[in-house]
Amino acid sequence: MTDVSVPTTTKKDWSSDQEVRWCPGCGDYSILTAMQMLMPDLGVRRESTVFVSGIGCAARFPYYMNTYGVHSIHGRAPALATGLAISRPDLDVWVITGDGDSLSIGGNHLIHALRRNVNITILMFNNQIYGLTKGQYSPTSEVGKVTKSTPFGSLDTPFNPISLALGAEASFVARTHDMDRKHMMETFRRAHDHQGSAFVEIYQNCNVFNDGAFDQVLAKDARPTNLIPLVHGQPLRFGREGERGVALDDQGRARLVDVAEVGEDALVVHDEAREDPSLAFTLSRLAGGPYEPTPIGVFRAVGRPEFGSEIGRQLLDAQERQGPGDLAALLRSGSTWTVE
Ligand SMILES: Cc1ncc(C[n+]2csc(CCOP(=O)(O)OP(=O)(O)O)c2C)c(N)n1
Ligand code: SF4
Repeated sequence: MTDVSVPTTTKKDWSSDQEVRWCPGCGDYSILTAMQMLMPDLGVRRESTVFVSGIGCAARFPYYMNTYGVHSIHGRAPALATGLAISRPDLDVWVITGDGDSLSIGGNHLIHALRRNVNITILMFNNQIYGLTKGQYSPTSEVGKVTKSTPFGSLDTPFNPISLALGAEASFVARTHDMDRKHMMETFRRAHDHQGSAFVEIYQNCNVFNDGAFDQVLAKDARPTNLIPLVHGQPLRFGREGERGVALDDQGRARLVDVAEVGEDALVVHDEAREDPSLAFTLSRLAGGPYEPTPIGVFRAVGRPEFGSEIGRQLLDAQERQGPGDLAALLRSGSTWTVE
């Protein structure tokens, strides 16, 4: 009998022989390591795993994974991955994208993949800049950002990627960061195991063109006071002694509070499985940017029909009703005419 169990692998098995060409010190390295360390634990096969990327520094990721990979067209990775995931539901399809790739040229593809709930895992490396093209502002750059393409400061209101994903009806939405391997691995595992489109924003340092963009929340001494861990079923508390928390005011707005003042019962208890995304959205708006207390972890994880399975079911129903299809006959049927 053939042994169909997944072979045991190590990080080395998932690392390709390609020279890694990111700048020394780039946050992309730690994300790659987290992924290569996680893969042996996921119980998946290299030959059934595909990384699809667009264009950018982040998009070089598939070269470094010893799996199948597609370095595709700028912004189009979600579209390509959608086709792959639907036609080959046996594959594990990951999308690797940057904030420019996914939110500028690829914004349209991203939102439609999310609303359709295609079975793909999208990792967005957010460095708030275009890295590959040498430092132009991106859709997540802050107002006033001075770059080569905004010499007098950016006037554009930035996207909040978590709010955007929730607004696009994403069924799994999370945030992690490149300074915490364990948190990244756990978040990627959750995203991978989710049925449907999973969206993960990763705060990623581009030490060449936007160094320190996340220092105010990610510097070691800033994390306890400026990262708010989202733990399902637990009250939202943070601070060195858990002395701060998140509560809703009488208008339903999320507010940072001192636990000693309001009492633990007043705190929001995190419920990632809540059907209505409005509380997750409110939490995504708690910080105006990565310079004040910012939630980190899974904002939303809800079950809803997955696009590929729904299409498969529709096709089977149609075949049962109408028999196997005949494409040539279909093309010659219905609205056809003869030019004389
Ligand atoms: C059609 C097209 N338009 C523009 C470009 C130039 N370009 C390459 S990568 C990129 C943005 C990269 O930024 P991001 O997605 O944030 O990735 P990073 O390099 O920061 O990882 C742009 C505008 C291109 N390659 N193709
Ligand atoms: S330009 Fe920035 S994002 Fe690109 S490899 Fe260098 S440090 Fe990393």
